[in-house]
Amino acid sequence: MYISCWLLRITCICHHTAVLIHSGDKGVRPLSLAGHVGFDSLPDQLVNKSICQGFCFNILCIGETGIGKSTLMDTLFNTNFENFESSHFEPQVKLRAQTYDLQESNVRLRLTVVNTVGFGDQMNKQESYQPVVDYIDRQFESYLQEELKIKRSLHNYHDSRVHACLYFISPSGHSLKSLDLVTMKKLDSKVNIIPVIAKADTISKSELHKFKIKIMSELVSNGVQIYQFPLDDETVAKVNTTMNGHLPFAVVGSTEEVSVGNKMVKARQYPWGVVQVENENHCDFVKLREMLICVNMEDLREQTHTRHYELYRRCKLEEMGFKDTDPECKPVSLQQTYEAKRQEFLVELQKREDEMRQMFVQRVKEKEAELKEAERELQSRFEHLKRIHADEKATLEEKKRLLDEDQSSFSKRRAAAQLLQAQSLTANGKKDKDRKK
Ligand SMILES: Nc1nc2c(ncn2[C@@H]2O[C@H](COP(=O)(O)OP(=O)(O)O)[C@@H](O)[C@H]2O)c(=O)[nH]1
Ligand SMILES: [Mg+2]
Repeated sequence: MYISCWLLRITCICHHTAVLIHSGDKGVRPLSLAGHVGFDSLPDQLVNKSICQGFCFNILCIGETGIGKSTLMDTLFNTNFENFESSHFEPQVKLRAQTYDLQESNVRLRLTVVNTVGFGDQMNKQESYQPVVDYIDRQFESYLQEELKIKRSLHNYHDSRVHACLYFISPSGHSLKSLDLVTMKKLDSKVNIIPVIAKADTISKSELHKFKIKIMSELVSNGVQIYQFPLDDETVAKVNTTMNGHLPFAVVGSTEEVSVGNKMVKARQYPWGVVQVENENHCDFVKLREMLICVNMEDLREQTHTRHYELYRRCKLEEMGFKDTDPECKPVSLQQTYEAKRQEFLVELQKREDEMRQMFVQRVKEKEAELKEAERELQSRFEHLKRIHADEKATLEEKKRLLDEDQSSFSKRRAAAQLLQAQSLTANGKKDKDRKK
């Protein structure tokens, strides 16, 4: 029922656009037609095509563990999504995305619900927003990469860019926490933020009124830009103006059916009474559902593409060195920028090559000098050793000569001694013989 309303709105927008183009272009002559041509069926063609293709919508829920994110999603889409109860002891914030195919009448919706797991549970919450920022940027980056491909397939690309961010505010009745302000401030240029006061059944009517005013004034004084329901389409301008005045929506979630009067309604039952989720006197749940799904889903998708993604794309392309104008503000095409960048790169490459070549020559020279010095040193050490060796050789030869001399004189003396001994032996023998005789 809600999604069908939204298609009706696309049809209205298409009719308006046709009239605007016709009357707005200068130098274009208006002509009246003599009879029926048939291009008035264009909006219907567009609607038929969209229905065939199906739609895609991605919601990011940011809020502390147990604040009621999963319950609200189940209540909003009247179903039971896969819910994982998370503990309060996650070391860091993680994002869990789950995609579902839903159908209402003949309209198919591919819905992705992204949940922050462990948000606000760490002692140090300084970097809690970073995983969320990174997740949103990653989805933009994949879309940009698909767009930049030679062979793009954007028609069947699963667009995972976040279209709406429901920021769950704790129903404290006091003020926003610094974590809320810092996170929303970091995200407001990347995503459509819709703040909601969670578990609004826990806060009294007068406190809620004051709390809403306080939240809005804190957002304004901290320069946080939240999503404003658009006023440019006159068919919804009135309802959107009223709804902008009700922000942030105070919501209650429940999938439990309770009997009230003769009907079963979604409600939360307490000992003192029943809070009906869809009763506008009890909470703003219906307002949120109307605004998010029935009236402004297409605008949220459009804003994501034309504002947030465009900003990401522009920054990324500028980072890569692409610009629409040159320093003299003359328009430059992508081709020219590419050529200029290529030229710049080639010059830089040549410069680097020359520098490297010079450095290489210098290093070779230095190494050569080092080697020559080492050679000289080796040579002188060799000469020194050679000298020492020659001296030692001379000394040894001298010692050998002396030894030889000693040896020959010893041999001579021994020969003389042996001769003497032989003579004395002969003489003694003669004496003995003479005595015997
Ligand atoms: N009082 C109150 N309790 C709620 C509301 N929504 C959810 N809860 C309860 O809060 C608890 C945590 O809800 P859940 O949706 O799992 O929180 P999540 O961790 O943020 O996904 C559950 O016991 C819910 O029944 C609400 O609007 N009001
Ligand atoms: Mg949950």
